Amino acid sequence: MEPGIAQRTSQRIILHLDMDSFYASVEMQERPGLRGKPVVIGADPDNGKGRGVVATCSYEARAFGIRSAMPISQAFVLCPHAVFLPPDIPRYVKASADVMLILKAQGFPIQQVSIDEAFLDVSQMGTFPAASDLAARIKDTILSRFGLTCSIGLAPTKVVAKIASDVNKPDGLTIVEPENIFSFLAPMPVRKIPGIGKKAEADLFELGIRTIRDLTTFDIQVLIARFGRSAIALKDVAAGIDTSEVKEQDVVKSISRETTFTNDTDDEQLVAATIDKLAEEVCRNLSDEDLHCRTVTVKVRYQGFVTKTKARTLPHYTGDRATVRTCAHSLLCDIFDGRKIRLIGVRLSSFDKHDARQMILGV
Ligand code: DCP
Ligand code: MG
Repeated sequence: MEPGIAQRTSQRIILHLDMDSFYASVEMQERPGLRGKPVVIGADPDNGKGRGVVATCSYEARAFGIRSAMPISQAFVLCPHAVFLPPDIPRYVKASADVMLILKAQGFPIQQVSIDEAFLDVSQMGTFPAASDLAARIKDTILSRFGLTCSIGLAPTKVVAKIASDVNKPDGLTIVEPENIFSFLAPMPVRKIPGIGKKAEADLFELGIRTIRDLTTFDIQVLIARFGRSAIALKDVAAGIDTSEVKEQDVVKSISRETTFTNDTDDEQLVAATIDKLAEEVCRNLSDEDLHCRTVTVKVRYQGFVTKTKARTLPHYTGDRATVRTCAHSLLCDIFDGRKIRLIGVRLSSFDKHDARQMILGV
């Protein structure tokens, strides 16, 4: 262990919970015939010609190489006999709310960070063994009440807890006590650090940095020259230093919904009807979250992946469907240039009440 880490972080115990193959597990729970089968939630595969993406899939489907965000056509090639289902978002929002109620009932500061994950600051439990018992009880409760499994990480920081919840999925419980932070992080590929995507991973590879250990020993000046000030935060995370707190009131940033057309289209009636449907759906989510918004954004992706977005901020907060619909139509008129459209989306943002989470409901 590096000197100092335990001292800096030993006072906190952070729990990160992430549901396992969430949308797929909800479907499998409600239809027992699906259990044990490869189940893929996402766009219609249309016999391999489907054009959207995979939202998620069961662990049985992952054994065939299927992953979230993969083109559905590729998933079909990998496992044509999988059960392909369209997402039923309202059902997942309800299951999420049920799970979050169990977590809130534990009485600790809680921060929901997506539809299926949350941090709890359980420092009051005092010791890691006591926190581990609590985590096991939470897992049992969620399983017995809803038939769903989750994975939990316990660690002195949010970043390490999040990485820990992911390493023994599904149905995992991983504890990283302060003295083990460095040995836990060091062999991990840099991609495990939240926020490091494909691009940053490739940039780090170019410098010869593959593991978190490589990052800790790399010259900070060279890193700063390449990545700017964010290199300092990255070095800290690699060394297990992360003072960010569990923020009880997570601010809702946006609610969005988008759809990919079966065939690229310039049919104005079809595009207009789709905008109506998307506006209706985001307004329903807005009302479920008990929110009003001021900004409406429309996204259009043309044939060839050229993407245009345009936003308008309204003079007043609104939850009114007709207002949102009219605004979305007018934005669409502004950016529609007659080319064939592959995908359109509607996003609502600038909310007046900050008591829920960001929801990205793309298909
Ligand atoms: N999701 C999505 N599109 C993505 C990623 C996720 O629609 N590209 C949705 C479907 C997931 C849910 O969000 O069920 C939660 O995302 P996770 O990343 O936690 O993935 P899962 O819960 O499905 O699987 P895991 O067991 O790896 O957590
Ligand atoms: Mg999950």
